[in-house]
Formats: sequence, structure tokens, C-alpha cells
Amino acid sequence: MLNEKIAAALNLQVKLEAQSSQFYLSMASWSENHGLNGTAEFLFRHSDEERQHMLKLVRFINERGGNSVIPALPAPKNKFSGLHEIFENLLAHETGVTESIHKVVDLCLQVKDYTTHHFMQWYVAEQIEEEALARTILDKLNMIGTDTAGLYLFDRDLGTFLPQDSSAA
Ligand code: OFO
Repeated sequence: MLNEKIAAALNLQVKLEAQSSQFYLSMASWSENHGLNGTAEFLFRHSDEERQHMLKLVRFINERGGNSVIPALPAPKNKFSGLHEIFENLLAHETGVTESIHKVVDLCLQVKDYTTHHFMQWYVAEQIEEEALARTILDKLNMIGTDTAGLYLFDRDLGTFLPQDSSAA
């Protein structure tokens, strides 16, 4: 049976992953409406991945005898000034998600729940990849600056970028 504190922490993580999915969906939609179709594709895919992250948690909680709670979500931000703001938001969001995951891991150690600790290692590794990717993208955007030809190519390339799909692990 899942420890109550662990169940609550995992359910909070369910909410965060669901919020990630909605947030990326909102940014994808904004990008699509502003001629940034490559960025939109990238963010639509990312939104789907976040939903998989949420589902993986929901299934784990139930499998371990807990009750997963499907939460209500606040509406995500839906106005952005451009690509820089989008990816700065994305990195800030992922940094917050990482902190939350580390809190769950810490709690697992406190209550000696080694099974959930093992399960959470997948999320720890995923966050390293996601933060690194967001930083790389921001580095590229900073390099391009306001060069429109550079931004055009950046958007085009992002549309075909396929991160390793680790959500199926
Ligand atoms: Fe679920 O990895 Fe981002 O938030």
C-alpha cells in the first residue's frame, strides 16, 4: 500500500505534468497562429510527451494501491512576445518541475519507499534531458538575436527535431 504522503506527492506531480502538457499546448497554439509552424510542431509533440509523463504517474499510483486524483487545472498563459519568451518560460517551468521531482525523491528516502524511489529515477533522468534541451535552444536563440533569416531557419529546423522518445521507457 502506498504511503499517504507519497501518494499526495505523486498526485501533486500528476498535476504538474498535466499543467506542463497544457502549457506547451498553449505555446504550440500561439506559435501556430504566428507563423512559427516548426516551433508549433515541436511544442505539440512536447505537450503529448508531458501527457505521457502524467499517465505514467497515474498508472503507477493505482498499481501500488493508491488513488490517483485527476486534478482541475488553471488556464495556462496564452500570450507571448516571441520565441525568446516561449523558451525562457519553458526552461523556468522545467526547472520548477525538476525541483518538485527532487522533493518526491527526497520524501521516498525519508519514508524508505524504495520502489517509488526507483520509479522516480526515470523522471530525474528525463528532467536532465529536458533542461539541457531548453538551455541549448535558448543558447541558439541568443546567438541568432533578431536576425530574421536565422529565426526562419531555427523555426524550420525545430519542426523536424525529434528528441529521443524516452516517455515509453
Ligand atoms: Fe514531464 O517533463 Fe517536462 O515537465
